Order: sequence, then structure tokens, then C-alpha cells
Amino acid sequence: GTEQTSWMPTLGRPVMRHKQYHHHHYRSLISQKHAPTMMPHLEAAENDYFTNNPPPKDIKANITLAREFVGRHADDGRRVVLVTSGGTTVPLESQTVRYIDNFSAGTRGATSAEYFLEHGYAVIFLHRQFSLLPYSRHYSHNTRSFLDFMKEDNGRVVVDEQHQDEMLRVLRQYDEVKRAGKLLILSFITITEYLWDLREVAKLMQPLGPRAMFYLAAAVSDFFVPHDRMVEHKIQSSEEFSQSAGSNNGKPPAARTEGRSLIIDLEPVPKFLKQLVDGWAPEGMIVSFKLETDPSMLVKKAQYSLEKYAHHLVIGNLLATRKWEVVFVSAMEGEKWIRVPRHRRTKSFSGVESLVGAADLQNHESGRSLVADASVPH
Ligand code: PAZ
Repeated sequence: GTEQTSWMPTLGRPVMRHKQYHHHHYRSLISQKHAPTMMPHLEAAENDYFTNNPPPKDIKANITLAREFVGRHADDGRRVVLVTSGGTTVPLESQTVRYIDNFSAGTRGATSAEYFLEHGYAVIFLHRQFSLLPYSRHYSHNTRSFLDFMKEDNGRVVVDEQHQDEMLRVLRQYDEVKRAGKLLILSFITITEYLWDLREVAKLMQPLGPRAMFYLAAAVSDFFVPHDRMVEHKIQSSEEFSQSAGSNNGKPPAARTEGRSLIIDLEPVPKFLKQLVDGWAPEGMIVSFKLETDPSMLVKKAQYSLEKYAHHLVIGNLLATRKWEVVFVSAMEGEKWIRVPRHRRTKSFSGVESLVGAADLQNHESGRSLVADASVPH
């Protein structure tokens, strides 16, 4: 139908974009894009990272699942979106006792996945293990237990009256998605697992051409401990028991105790968005998220990211207000805020559910309905 193709005509990058748009933000993108794609030093950084940080144990299984999923939906001419969700961890030890984590609960990703499914997409949901999942999110991770939605009725367990309508609606959507095989759930824990999965799945999605979308809502670590600087065993709290330094290929271990303090030396995670845009998913539509806590930084940083990576859309949000306001920053439309009333926020309401319309952002008409959607009570 028309919905299936509304964003496709303008998707090609970068040629189609600079032919069609004259927005001032866009000019800087053009000059960026005239630089050779895949700079050699970026490729070197990629090779370096993936050579030195081994793949997760389940990478082969994930590739097999994703290949089958993408192949099936490609044959059906369906759009496929890879939604990333939840936070990545940074382990401090190979036998991991301690790790660095972040706040993300996976609300944005899980909620958006439901909306993509509702809009006809097949969804690969790459999420942090045990973070929120589409559909079940309505009943998990709550202050209430799922058992609080149940009652006993003549020796059988049933959903209590009060939750019947809502749960029936959710269950029907979930069953339909399962029946049609439109949702593939993959999981990661660490930053390295996430990057391996992202790269491999993105490459598998290449045959989809412009029918592939990447919706990168996961909160990805900026700093990490490289594999060759990670200590093997649990970090000890006193120097007497500390492991001897210098055992990792001559490289200094990233974590050591000094007196009673723990010193951790983290390295930057290479910025892989450039590789995704230019190398792994050259034809896909790419939507990234930018999280800040300082309101004066948000739009600036989102614009910077858009110009640097020359992808389609950056959705900016602030930690404190992320459930009810976001800003879309795109070459075509500049800066556009989307807000939903704050008081309607409930446990199961993400506040940005209609963001799934991101796919239609290149179409002014539906851009408006997106905002309107946001004010319809659920
Ligand atoms: O997972 P959540 O719903 O609690 O939060 C969503 C979010 C803030 C992680 C997401 O909207 C986002 O901005 N992700 C990118 C974060 C970043 O790496 O900048």
C-alpha cells in the first residue's frame, strides 16, 4: 500500500538527498559526504576492534536466526527495522563480577517496536538481556507483580476484570505478530556483544536495500575496557591480593588497586555510526538517538551528530524529560519538538509511542499526523 512506500523515494543516500533538499543544515552534509566514504583509518579502527574483542558465544546462532528472518521478509517485500534497546555493559573482569552499566530500561525501544509492528514492519529487536520487551512490557518491570493482574476463579487462574480489556488487546496484537513471524528477539549484555550483533545483523540486512531501517535507541557505552587489557579474575580490594600487573600482552591492565582505591582506565569505544552509515548499511534509513542531561547541549550535539555521520535523523532527548518530549533533528526539517502531555504518563506509557512515524518524516503530511497521534489518549 502507500504506507509501505512513503519514505522510500527519498531514501537513497547521499545522492537523492542533495538532489531534493535545500535545507541549510543539509549543505554541510554535502561537503562531508564528498569526502571518500569509509576512510582507511575508520576501517582500520573497525578491524582493530573486531580483531581484538572476540564475538559473543551466540553470534552464530544470532546470524542464523537473522538470516532466515531477513530472507523471509525480503521475499515478501516487507520493510524490516532493527530496533536496538537498553543499555550496554562494560565488564571490568573477564570472569565478570563487576561491570559498568547505565540507566536505560528499554522503554523507548520496546514501545517503538510495537508501533513499528503495527505499521507493517518486521522487527529485529536487539535488546539488553532482561530489559523491557514489546508487549510483555505492559506487565513486567512494574512496581506490581504480574500476579497482581490475576485472580483465582473456580480453581483456575484468570485475568481479573479490571485488566481484561487492556490485556485482551495486547494479547491479540502479540499473538498476531507471533503468528506472522514478524518479531525476532535477540539479546546482548556487553558493549562488545552489542557491536558484533549490530554489525552482523546490519550486513545481513543489506539485500533489503532501502527497505531496511535502523532505529538505534540503545544507550551505548562511550568508554570500555578492551579485551587485551581486561584482568581475568575478580578485582581484589587490597593490594596484597592483587593480580600481578603486565600479564596482558605487556599492556597495562585497565583496572588495578592503589592502596585501597580502585583505579580504572577506560578507553573510548570507536564511533561505529560512520561505519554503519557508509559501510554496513549503505542503503538503509538510519535513525540514531542522542541523550543528554544538559538542555543547552541537546540540539547542538544532535546537529553535530547528524552532520558528522550524514544519516537521516537524530532524535534528541533529555534524561529527565525523555518520556514526554523529544526533538527530531533532520537535514530536511531542522529541529522539531514532539511533546505529549506529561500528566498522561502512566507506567505503561512511553510518551513517544508515535515516534515510529520516524519513517514518514520525509513526508510533511505524515509528519503532522505524527504529532497529532501523540495527543490521542491510549
Ligand atoms: O531505555 P529508556 O526508555 O529508559 O531510555 C531511552 C534512551 C534515553 C536510552 C533513548 O531514547 C536514547 O536516547 N538512546 C541513545 C542514548 C545515547 O547513547 O546517547
